[in-house]
Amino acid sequence: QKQYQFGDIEPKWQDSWNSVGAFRALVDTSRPKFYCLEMLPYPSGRIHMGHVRNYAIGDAIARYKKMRGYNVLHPMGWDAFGLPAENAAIAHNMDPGEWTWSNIAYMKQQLQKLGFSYDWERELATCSEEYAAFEQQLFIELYKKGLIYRKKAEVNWCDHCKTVLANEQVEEGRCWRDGSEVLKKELEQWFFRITAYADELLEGLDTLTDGWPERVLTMQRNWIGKSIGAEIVFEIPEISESITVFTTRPDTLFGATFMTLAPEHPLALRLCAGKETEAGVKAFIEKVRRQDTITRTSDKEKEGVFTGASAINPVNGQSIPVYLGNFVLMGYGTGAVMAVPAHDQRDFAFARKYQLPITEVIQSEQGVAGEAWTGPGTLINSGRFNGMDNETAKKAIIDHLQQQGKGTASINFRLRDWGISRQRYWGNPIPMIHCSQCGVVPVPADQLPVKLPKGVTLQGSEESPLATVPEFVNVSCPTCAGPARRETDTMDTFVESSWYFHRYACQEDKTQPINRQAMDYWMDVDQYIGGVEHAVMHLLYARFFHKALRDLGYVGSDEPFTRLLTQGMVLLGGKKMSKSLGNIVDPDEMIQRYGADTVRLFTLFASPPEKDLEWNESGVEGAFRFLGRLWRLVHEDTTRYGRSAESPGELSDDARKLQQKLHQTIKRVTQNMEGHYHFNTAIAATMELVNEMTPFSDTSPSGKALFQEALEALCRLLAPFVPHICEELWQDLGHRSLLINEPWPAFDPELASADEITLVVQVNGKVRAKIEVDAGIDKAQMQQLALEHERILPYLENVEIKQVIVVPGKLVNIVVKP
Ligand code: ANZ
Ligand code: ZN
Repeated sequence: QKQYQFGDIEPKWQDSWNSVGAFRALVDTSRPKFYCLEMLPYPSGRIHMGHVRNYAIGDAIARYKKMRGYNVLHPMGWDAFGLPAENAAIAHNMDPGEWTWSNIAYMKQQLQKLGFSYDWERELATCSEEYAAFEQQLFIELYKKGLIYRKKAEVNWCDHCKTVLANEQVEEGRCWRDGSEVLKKELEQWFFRITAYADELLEGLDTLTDGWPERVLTMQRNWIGKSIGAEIVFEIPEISESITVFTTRPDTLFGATFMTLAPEHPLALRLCAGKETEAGVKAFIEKVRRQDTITRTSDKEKEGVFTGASAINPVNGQSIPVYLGNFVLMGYGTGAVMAVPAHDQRDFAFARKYQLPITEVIQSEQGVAGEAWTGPGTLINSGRFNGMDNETAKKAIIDHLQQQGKGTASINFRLRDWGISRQRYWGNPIPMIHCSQCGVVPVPADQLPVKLPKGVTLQGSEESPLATVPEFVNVSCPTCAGPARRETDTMDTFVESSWYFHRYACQEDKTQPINRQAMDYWMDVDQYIGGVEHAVMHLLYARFFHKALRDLGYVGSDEPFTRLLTQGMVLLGGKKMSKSLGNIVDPDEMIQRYGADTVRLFTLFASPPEKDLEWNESGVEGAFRFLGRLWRLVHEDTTRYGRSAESPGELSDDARKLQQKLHQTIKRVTQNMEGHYHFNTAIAATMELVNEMTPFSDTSPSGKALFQEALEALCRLLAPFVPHICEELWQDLGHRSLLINEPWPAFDPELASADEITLVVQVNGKVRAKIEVDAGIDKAQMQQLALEHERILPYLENVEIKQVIVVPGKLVNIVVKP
């Protein structure tokens, strides 16, 4: 009897797929395409289980879509610039490029051992000369389009990484990479004008609601942070100036009883000049200068100081005191707030602390007692606007102010332009030249790409290591030929990951970064798969870049990623597998011990893709045992299956039962592969079929033919998950053709729905779902299916389940109370 030797089978079929170019993706307008993309790895040295899981999910989708007749593009590459290479290079006294390329070679053969269906001819490394050159070309095009500019700005500086960080790379005041505290620094920086697309980036999210997780959409919305409101002008008579505030609540203007400015506000010192408040104000400004943004905006007690000056509320002429407050930030709105303590909790606390008046202007049932009323209501104490509901009043008060020239409607975004200058070596050089005569001049096309010089001292300083290389720095100006200085900063590596998926799809074009024809066929990415940790940074930048490329004419669509799947983490002992926790399971070791198919099967079966996956060896063994059972169905007794030349005749009762099970299984697996990718449920269905087949003993011609049919269907159904064993069994069942070129199996709807009933699920008497279930299930199973159904779950959030009524064979009604 032939044994299951995964160590022989797996490399054999990998070679065989390669030799027929099974995964080569070429434009073919006669077929529908499917672009399946997994986030590209950083070549850190070795593949980890998180990678394996991410790519096993992607591979299952890619292989399934191929079987469904799609022309599938499934590429892989390397996000290869970045600090870890530089740090490793410093530690081992080697070249970051050398370190990176050898990691890539090692990790590539690791991925190949897993049998993923990549078109390796499209492989790219973002540190390659070709990729870097095209990126520099795009940089200059974006610069000429006005989407890149340079300015002196207060930036986030990580003193550990010795580089600037984008706002998105600062998490709670700390560096996203190493968690060290981020300092503020004034530097000349290059910025991508992502704010030019703020509105579009926000509205585009509404077109993605079908394919993206709600959580990611919400995170992006919050990050972009659109606020609709007004700018209102307050006069400061004593210095003949005015201060403009930004507010989202113009309806509360009559309740503005004081004003709070950011300590950095340009008028702060003039307001107290020569007054007895002056010394205190100066001390306060000094103190806040040393506080970071997190402290300033946290829930801790707000601090402030009276400037000594007053402002005039434009709507009622009231004179109100002007304070400085640590919680008001200069970088948002106008850096000035009209304080409405009755209806804003921060202002309320501040008013209590400094004994300032509180005037209610929105009527509430409870009144203003221990806290501000921030809800809706009718205006009071607001002159001619009394009695209006507050939404109407917003518009009415803005109109009124507008007529007086005292205010306008205004929109504010939290999103800031993307600072991309990095003071590090191992990145793509920014292709610009600084000339004292001509200003900033792009490197001319015939001098591109700007290459990284070799043998540079990498130790971090305030400046990029490139600044220490005179041959690199000193150039002649392309415009006036006078002496000039080359830009020495490199680009944020998130620039590379903003367009690698475009480049994958037109790798064959060596003349330009992006080929429009290839884009028109392959884009958009139909399914993107990656970690939720990229919900803001990478996905926002990539969406921005896509829109900018669209405006350069390179692509035709508005959004790059139609569907997004964010896979859960791989855990061991309840904690994320990570080097620092020392709870790593090495994929190589697992592949060695159980084979790639088992590793893939376990990661897909143990948990739905979106949920966390707890690694456990007994689960891996269970997956391995299942493959053993599948193997034995084919090899233990070869007289159980086969096709005879003559017509096999009527099916026995047993055979009819198995036939139904077969078609039900195909139907169930298919349904779980379409759209939602419930691989665990799909695999469970095939396991049930194997169970049913194991004792099957009808060896009449019709029974054998049916058994053969079922075995072949199993090979097809499991091919997306465990492709090597399926390919081998397919051959052992007598086929000369490769399974990789076979279509997905079809089911007969009648056979599949025999013995099935439609279960109606109601919530408080309203029909909320209909589920096809096996007619034989009992009341407890009915109840469980109903309570766990994905269309029902939303109705069970934040409610109490009072009663579940089950009518056998028909209906489940869930009675809930909020
Ligand atoms: C008066 C008011 C009354 C406000 C009220 C709120 C409630 P979002 O939604 O985040 O845009 N604000 C404006 N600029 C600020 C700054 N630079 N630093 C700190 N706070 C600032 O918040 C807008 C609201 O935050 C504005 O509306 C302003 O307070 C405050 F019942 O104005 B409001
Ligand atoms: Zn010049």
